[in-house]
Amino acid sequence: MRQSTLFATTLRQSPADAEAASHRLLLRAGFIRQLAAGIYAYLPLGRRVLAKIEGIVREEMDRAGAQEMLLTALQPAELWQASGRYEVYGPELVRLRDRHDREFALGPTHEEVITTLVKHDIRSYRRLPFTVYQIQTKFRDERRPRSGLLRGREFLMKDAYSFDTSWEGVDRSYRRMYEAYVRIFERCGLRFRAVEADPGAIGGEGGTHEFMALAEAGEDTIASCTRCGYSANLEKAEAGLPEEDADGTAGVEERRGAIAEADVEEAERIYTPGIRTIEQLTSFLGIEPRCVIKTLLYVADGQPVAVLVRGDHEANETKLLRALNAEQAELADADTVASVTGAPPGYAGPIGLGIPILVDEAVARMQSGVCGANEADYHVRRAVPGRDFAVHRTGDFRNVREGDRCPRCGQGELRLGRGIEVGHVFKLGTKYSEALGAAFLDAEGRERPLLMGCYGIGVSRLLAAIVEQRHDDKGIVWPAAIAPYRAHIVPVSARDETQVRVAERLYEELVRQGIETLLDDRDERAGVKFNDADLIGIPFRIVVGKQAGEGLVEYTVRADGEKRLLTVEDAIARIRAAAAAT
Ligand code: 9G3
Repeated sequence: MRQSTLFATTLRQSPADAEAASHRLLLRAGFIRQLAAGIYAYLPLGRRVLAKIEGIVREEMDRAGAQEMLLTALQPAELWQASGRYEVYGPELVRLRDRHDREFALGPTHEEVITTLVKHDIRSYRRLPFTVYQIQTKFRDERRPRSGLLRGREFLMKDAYSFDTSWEGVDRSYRRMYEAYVRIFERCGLRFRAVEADPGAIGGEGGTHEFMALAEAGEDTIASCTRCGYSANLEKAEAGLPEEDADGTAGVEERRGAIAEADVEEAERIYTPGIRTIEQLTSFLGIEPRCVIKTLLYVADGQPVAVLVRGDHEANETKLLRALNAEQAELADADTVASVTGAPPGYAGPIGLGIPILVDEAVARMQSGVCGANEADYHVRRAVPGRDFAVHRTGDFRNVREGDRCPRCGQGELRLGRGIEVGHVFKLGTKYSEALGAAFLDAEGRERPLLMGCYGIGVSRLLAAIVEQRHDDKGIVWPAAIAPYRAHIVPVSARDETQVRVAERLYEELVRQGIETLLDDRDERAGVKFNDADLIGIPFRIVVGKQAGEGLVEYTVRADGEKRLLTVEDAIARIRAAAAAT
């Protein structure tokens, strides 16, 4: 490819609102262009990378025995009404009417579509199991699309769906997809972790993992053990053993008995004028945040509920939703707080509260603590869980913290890091097959609902995640396996006919040998060419300069800046060897 004709040039700077490195660099290097918020076109360089990633995905999906299909972007609303999801999803689901005024959705995912297709074609257990997949554009009208391809409103996804007759079968299909994902992300040169996740609204009975690209630009937080392989999305990461007694704490029941004997003095109301936050309370009373019982009021599916967490912990909404089996929950507003507690925000407490109270285990283990008095300007000191307020519902309702003990091995500590979700695999079970009536006849002729799994990779998001992990201050550093070209030939001067002749001959030879090559044949200053080459990030570069007349060229590796003066033949040999190595 000759760079003088390549569509779209590099940009000197990126738009101000582009914070994420991948957003900035993919725009500046001429890989993507934005048409509207969250909606991007792929320029030729970007399309070539996308095609390479798709190729790896396709190879590994096929190797795992999945069959490629292409489903429809337009989805009849009836399917979503049948699955009951039409109402669950709000403005994020793109809806439209056709010329006959019939309702459709632009597909954000394809559980309903594929289950309906399978329903009409599969009757006998003899036709099972199988897994199908597609690589197709998805539409999700995100309220705040941001960070370029990392969170778009139109994006490329590989979504796969497995169909089995038993849970053992689902486990096999799931494991095969899981292993294919590991191979895909490794081949793409990604640093990633598979973490235990929360199935969220999609449902699914049998567990789910997210594949997280490790990157500071990631929206998700991952907790990983320093010793064992435990790794989980913060939404789900379990708060393990209490940090104070590593010998394993006595059960809450036993401890409470001990407390009663210890005869903690009775609780006492204290005047705390204008003291509303944990910081104000701890400095006003001269106590540690861990001595505070923080009372958070939520409205879960319309019902007010209180969650108690220790003053130095944060409540975890996902765990709350799961414990309440609720669809959604948000913090109560000031009016709700006032009507439930009789006080403005900042004075809520568990004593005498007439709503359900979920008590995090760390609070249940407290001997006593300071909490709100449900009265303006008052708190309570020496409140004892189980004595001064009920602890019917105890559980893990908090976010784990850096340094918490690992819930799996109990020895290691949890480290928190940011991640970009690039893959998500689910054991769905019968949620969609029952809703849509997709069943099979088993060997005894009994009708049974199909057991499903679903498996997604954000292909366009993966492209951006790779850039997040592989760039430097000069630009993108593509792994050879997915680079838009393998070799980049840069003559220093387009006016020096020796350099041009050597560059052209080198270009022809590489192309003849099947090496994808970009030739910078533009009449630009050398500095511009080198800056653009660094920005675009093609892994192997050959600079044709002053010594071209002696048959010598400079071979450069973009990843580590290695430079060598080589004969043209040796430079070609090195690029062939490097290209073959990926
Ligand atoms: C919607 C909208 C957004 C959505 C969904 C539905 C996420 C939705 C979850 C999944 C689950 C799996 C198959 C591939 C792997 C992921 N956002 N999800 O179901 F209507 Cl607007 O997509 N689907």
